[in-house]
Amino acid sequence: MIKKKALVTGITGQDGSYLVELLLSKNYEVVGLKRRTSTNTECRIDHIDSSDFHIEEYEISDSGSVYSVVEKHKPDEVYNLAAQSHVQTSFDQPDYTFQVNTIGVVNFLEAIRRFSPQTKFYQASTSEMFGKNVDTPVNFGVTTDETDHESYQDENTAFEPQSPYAAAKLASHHLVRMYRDGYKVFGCCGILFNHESERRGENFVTRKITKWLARYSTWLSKHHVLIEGSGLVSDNDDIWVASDQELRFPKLRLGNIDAYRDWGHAKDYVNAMWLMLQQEMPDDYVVATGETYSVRDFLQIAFEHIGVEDYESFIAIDPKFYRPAEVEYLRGIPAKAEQALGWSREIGFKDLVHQMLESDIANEKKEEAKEVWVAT
Ligand code: NAP
Ligand code: G4F
Repeated sequence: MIKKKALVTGITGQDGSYLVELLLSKNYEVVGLKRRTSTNTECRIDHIDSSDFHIEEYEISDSGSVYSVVEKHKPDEVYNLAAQSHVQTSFDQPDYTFQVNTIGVVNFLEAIRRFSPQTKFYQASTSEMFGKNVDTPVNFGVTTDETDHESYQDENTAFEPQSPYAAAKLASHHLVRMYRDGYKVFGCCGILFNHESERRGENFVTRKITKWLARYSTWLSKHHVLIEGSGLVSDNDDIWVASDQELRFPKLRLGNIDAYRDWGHAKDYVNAMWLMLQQEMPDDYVVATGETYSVRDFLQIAFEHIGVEDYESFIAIDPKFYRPAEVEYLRGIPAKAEQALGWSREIGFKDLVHQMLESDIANEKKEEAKEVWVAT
């Protein structure tokens, strides 16, 4: 049987690594594209050992490079996951963010139009495009319980981007629609809400929290006797053992912890990407859980998991992590994806938090075992 060939950008990232695993399990030949870097960036895909998986270098902002790779492979499917994906960074690097997140997409759309018009294209759009806009159910306000979180975003919600990242992604979103209508390119955009995992980048808020907690709990167990004997105290920046000023641990420094996000697991979300390209007609879909939690909720569940009730004593609010413009509230309604694609998610919010935390704790223990081994 002839295998389908998929070209995946962003393979060294969180979603790329899960998508490659999914495609290989479905018997695809996968060409993973990565930019040239001076150090190895393949830690998320190192474990993949398959003769159907090849890695090639390219440069997404260089049209010639993108045209060559599309013309050479003429793939059945392209999944464009590469991006400058950090919202806060986009405020400092708006030009670069547009080069990667918009010009990169133009390069792929043009390459498909010119050299491989049968190729199906997936674009990683984002809930950030909604920005500060929400829709509200007609009967909202009848039961005015603020904890209900009835406001939502879906495919009909107007976009109102709040960052260069979101504006660049929105431009690409419209370009895909335009190439679909104007040139009949089979292009789909997945409007994915936040999705995390054990492989999440360490400067996104969820992983920053679980990583800090894993380090902190390892530090605690290392100094267990001391702590039981003398207790912990803290100032603005550090936590330390009362009897020993030297034994300090830096607090977890965060920005706006009152923001709400709709958080799912990346493993569930890459399945939706694949399903979109298996449909007869191209379309755009919201992929989300339908639930929203604040960064505070995430903190509460994560800290409770290691037996700490009052997370507030362990964090410091640092203006450095505030953004010039914030997206305060995201809650996506995935009804269209559920009905048209048969998509559903398997991993709930609490399990997501626990899995991330357990994985980081296991990693810390491994690192510590290595240190002990080297020292003895
Ligand atoms: P990620 O972990 O940050 O991965 C981003 C990938 O893009 C990495 O492979 C990175 O390569 C690559 N990349 C960055 N700059 C590049 C450049 N100049 N040229 C070529 N490649 C470049 O992001 P993710 O969470 O997997 O997200 C995947 C996609 O979905 C992104 O487009 C993101 O914007 C979008 N998205 C994510 C979420 C989410 O919650 N995760 C939600 C909606 C949409 P290096 O390893 O070399 O840096
Ligand atoms: O984890 P975040 O940086 O994710 P954000 O901004 O929601 O973006 C992620 O999800 C988008 C989908 O909606 C993707 F398109 C995008 O590529 C990325 O994957 O921040 C989440 C919230 C924000 O409100 C932020 O202000 O957490 C708040 N926050 C509070 N303290 C922090 C911090 N965010 C980060 N990164 N670091 C902090 O210390």
